[in-house]
Amino acid sequence: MWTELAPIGRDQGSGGYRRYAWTGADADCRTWFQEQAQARGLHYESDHNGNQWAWLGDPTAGDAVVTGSHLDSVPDGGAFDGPLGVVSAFAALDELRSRGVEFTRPLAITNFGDEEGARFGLACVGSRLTAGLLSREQAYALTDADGISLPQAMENAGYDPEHIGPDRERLARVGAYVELHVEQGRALDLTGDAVGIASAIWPHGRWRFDFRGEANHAGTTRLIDRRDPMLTYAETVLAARRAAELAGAVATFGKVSVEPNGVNAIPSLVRGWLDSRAADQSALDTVLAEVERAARERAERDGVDLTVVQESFTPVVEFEHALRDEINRLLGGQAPILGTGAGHDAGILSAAVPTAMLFVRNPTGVSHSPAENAAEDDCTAGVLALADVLEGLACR
Ligand code: HGY
Ligand code: MN
Ligand code: MN
Ligand code: MN
Repeated sequence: MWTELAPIGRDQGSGGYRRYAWTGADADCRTWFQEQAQARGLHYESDHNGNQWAWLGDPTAGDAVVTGSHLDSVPDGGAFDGPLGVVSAFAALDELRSRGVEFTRPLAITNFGDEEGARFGLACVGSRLTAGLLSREQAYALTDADGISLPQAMENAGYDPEHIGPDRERLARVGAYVELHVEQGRALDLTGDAVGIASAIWPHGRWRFDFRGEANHAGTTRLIDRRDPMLTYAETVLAARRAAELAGAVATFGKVSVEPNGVNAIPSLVRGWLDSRAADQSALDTVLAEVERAARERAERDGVDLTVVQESFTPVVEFEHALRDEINRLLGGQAPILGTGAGHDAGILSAAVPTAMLFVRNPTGVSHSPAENAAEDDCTAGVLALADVLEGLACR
């Protein structure tokens, strides 16, 4: 499976993946998913939000155990973030069939669309729409860097965007969703375990800072006469780092756009996107307050206008204890339980159905990078652990 999927959307130069929602690479991933489903005789569905489902048993019976993840990536993402969960789901089904188990509940494997939000700026679009956490109007307002709207991109990819929105009927069929994911951190490397169980997802959000100054000539404008938004932006980036260090949080300005973006032109507008996360809400609130305070103080000094827009926010997700503890029991009761700062579809869906996550060791912890890695033995351990969990939940 991995060999057919791995080359899709991989950039030969960086070695990273560029699988953005509703692009050719995304379409190839979707074709791969459908082929895997049909090769196993599963009932394939593509829902109106751009998620893919492969069902074993009666999809309408209800109380299904669902497992999967996403196939899209961040710019130059790694091979495991998302795909490991989908490939492991198919492999775990193969393992269960080799064990000759009898399923007592329907099983479904999923690929949730546009989890990373790399193209339209909002993470977990497919699962948010399905869970009713993103309205049709909000989704229709999403546009990419070329001004193409989400519905237009879906249509260009041959999908009908007309019915995007809450999918209560499909969610009513789900009794539990278990997502296996490569760990995006080094906790398992430190504990020496191949597989862990998620306890919580930190509260996290994305904020856009617009710094408006005055375009002017880089060579002839005296420093005293400048209203340079790049200075305000630079100070804000450093303030975010200081605030995060003090609050025990994380803060990243990973994306910036500059207008007019000329080497010899003082910018008129600098847009910076802040991603900040913290183990608890108060720490996150502290970071945001401090970053905005520092930005406004510097903007005043630079004669720059500042607007701050919260583009997305996900409150803390505490995974349901009953399912988490049942999974831990099925894995022998010794698996480490760990929190994460990474967002996931499981976090979004936890608003609607019992969800849980398994993490597979990532020896360096590096993710959202071509350097992301997981040892083959650990990936196998992940498949067997997922098979044990699915057997315990859906088989006798
Ligand atoms: O940003 C995240 O945490 C996730 O990978 N979408
Ligand atoms: Mn990711
Ligand atoms: Mn992911
Ligand atoms: Mn994720």
